[in-house]
Amino acid sequence: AAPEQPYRTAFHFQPPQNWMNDPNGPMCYNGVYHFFYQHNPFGPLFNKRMHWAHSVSPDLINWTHLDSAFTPTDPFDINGCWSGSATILPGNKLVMLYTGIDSENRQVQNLAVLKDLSDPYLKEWVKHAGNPVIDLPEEINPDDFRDPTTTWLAEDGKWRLLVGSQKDKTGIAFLYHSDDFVNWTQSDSPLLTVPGTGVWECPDFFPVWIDSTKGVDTSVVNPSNGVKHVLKVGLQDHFKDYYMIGTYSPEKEHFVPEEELTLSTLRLDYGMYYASKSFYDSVKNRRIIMAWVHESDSEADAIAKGWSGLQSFPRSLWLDENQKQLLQWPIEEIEMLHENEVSFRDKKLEGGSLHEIQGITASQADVTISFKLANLEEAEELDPSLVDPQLICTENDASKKGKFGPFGLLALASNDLTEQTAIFFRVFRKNGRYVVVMCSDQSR
Ligand code: DQQ
Repeated sequence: AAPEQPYRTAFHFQPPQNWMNDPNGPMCYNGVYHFFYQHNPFGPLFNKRMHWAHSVSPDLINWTHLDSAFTPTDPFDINGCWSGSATILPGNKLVMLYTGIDSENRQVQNLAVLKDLSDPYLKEWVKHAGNPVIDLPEEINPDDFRDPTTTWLAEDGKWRLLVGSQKDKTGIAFLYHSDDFVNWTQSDSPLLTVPGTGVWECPDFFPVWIDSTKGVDTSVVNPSNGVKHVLKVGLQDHFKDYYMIGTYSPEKEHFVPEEELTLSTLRLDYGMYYASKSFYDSVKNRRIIMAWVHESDSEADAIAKGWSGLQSFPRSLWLDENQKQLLQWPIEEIEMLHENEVSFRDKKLEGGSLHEIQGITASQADVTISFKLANLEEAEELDPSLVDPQLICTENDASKKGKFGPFGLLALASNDLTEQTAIFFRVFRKNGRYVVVMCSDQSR
């Protein structure tokens, strides 16, 4: 990074300049990765008249930035082109569905198709003349109806999609079906509703194999194929992405989560991570997820930098063997960014000791670390009422000494250690088993 821009990232996707938020329509098409995102091309702060910026890459690491794919131009999106998703149809056709803020400031769902399927850059999109293809439902507030998912094909030959919403604080995933992407019918009941959760943003709905780390195309719905389904929703009121694992039955048009959504159920990430969207990568047969990383900078800092917002690095995503949670790992391509390796082994860590790692710039480091611990039987018992890992981390911040922890890294530390970001572990005992938490303490 240039000295005057010390916070430009090396591992995370960023636009050349200005504001970025949600990932939109990520896909792998004809072996090329396409990534669109919510962008304000006119400045480093959010503005409701969002555009869809567009970048392409052979490997999800090296990106070429193209012109905006969608800009607010028509009555059905004149006040903003908001988030949406891509679907690759059989026969390699491509459709994009996105939320438009219309001339009356109502959220509606719009269709766009590619102008020229032979253009490898997928540069020009044609907005459907009959937009919106899904109008605001009568009983819904005009600000609460957005973010269409990737569509999936059910056995009756109809395409399905979800749109996020709420009514009286009940979060809603509306379900629609269509033969032709132009005429959509709302199902008799939503796919799922959960009272008290507020508006659901950027829903994502996809199958995962129960016995494989490989990805599954979104249109594989039959449970006899050995899949479970994941419904991810962003809770706007909490600015967090939650997910549920469950069973989807297309005939009954419903999804039954194994655990009810509450504020302490499964989350995709406990850091700044929101509006995630996944896609099936047919080249490497994996599901990849990306999300908006909102910075905690002030507006003045964003203006001084001239940009704001990152994307999480792409992660592969699959169902854990226990079938109760998802597992994620940075895509293997990220390793091509490794250089200047510094390594050591067999360091004994005495309680309270520090080892400085020299030879790296700590603001841009990818760290692999393994610890060996002895006498674990002596670990403290975890308070059984603590089930939310975030609470376990905040109730025992990095300054609180325990038996096995905190141990880990102090990243971005100043010489006198008055400023530091601790990334640390603790080991507890719980019901005769060991529990390890990984925490990050940004309070200093
Ligand atoms: N951001 C978009 C919306 C979405 C929200 C607008 C989530 O479509 O609901 O930029 O961050």
